[in-house]
Amino acid sequence: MPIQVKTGDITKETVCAIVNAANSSCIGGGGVDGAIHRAGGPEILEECKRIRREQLPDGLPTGQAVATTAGRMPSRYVIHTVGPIWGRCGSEEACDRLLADSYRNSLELALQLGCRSVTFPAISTGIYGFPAGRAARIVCRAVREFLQEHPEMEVTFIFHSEKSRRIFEEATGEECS
Ligand code: AR6
Repeated sequence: MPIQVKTGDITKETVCAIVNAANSSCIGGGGVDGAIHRAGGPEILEECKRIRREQLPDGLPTGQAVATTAGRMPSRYVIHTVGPIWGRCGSEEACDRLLADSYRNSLELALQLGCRSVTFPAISTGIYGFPAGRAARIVCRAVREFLQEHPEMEVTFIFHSEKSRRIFEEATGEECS
């Protein structure tokens, strides 16, 4: 089963890498980002600050990804990616492309880390306001395309509520569940 869909708290996942819906400062925030930093502890923030200093003085660009330890959480890595802010991409299609980039670049980085299991939250669909059904169709397609090239990878989409899981499943049908 290369794609799984579930409801829950991403900080409790036991996979090789969980993905964080970060912002370009990469040093924490609210939503799932806040939950990941709280659960993982200060080691994550320390690594994020070092990455900012040494590699990303201007911050993490939208659609790109970097990895840190998962600290105290059961997974091994956190892959921090910045999704697009809905309405701030120039066009809706540009937002679509940046959202797909976030998922693809996170998966590429997971492969480089030697990971075979990755769990994603619904990037950009909270504070960043991306319409959830539209996001579902985009990320489903992007991940399926990636899995055609890398069938060894197991990808999980985790939703914080039954409602958001239902929106995803209704938008993607048989394609991604
Ligand atoms: N486990 C799984 N999903 C979660 C969890 C959790 N523990 N907590 C929230 N979600 P958001 P964004 C869901 O707002 O839209 C931060 O301040 C949530 O219900 O976390 O990409 C960052 O620092 C929603 O469906 O991310 C950025 O500034 C989804 O995760 C900004 O928010 C994403 O919501 C990023 O905004």
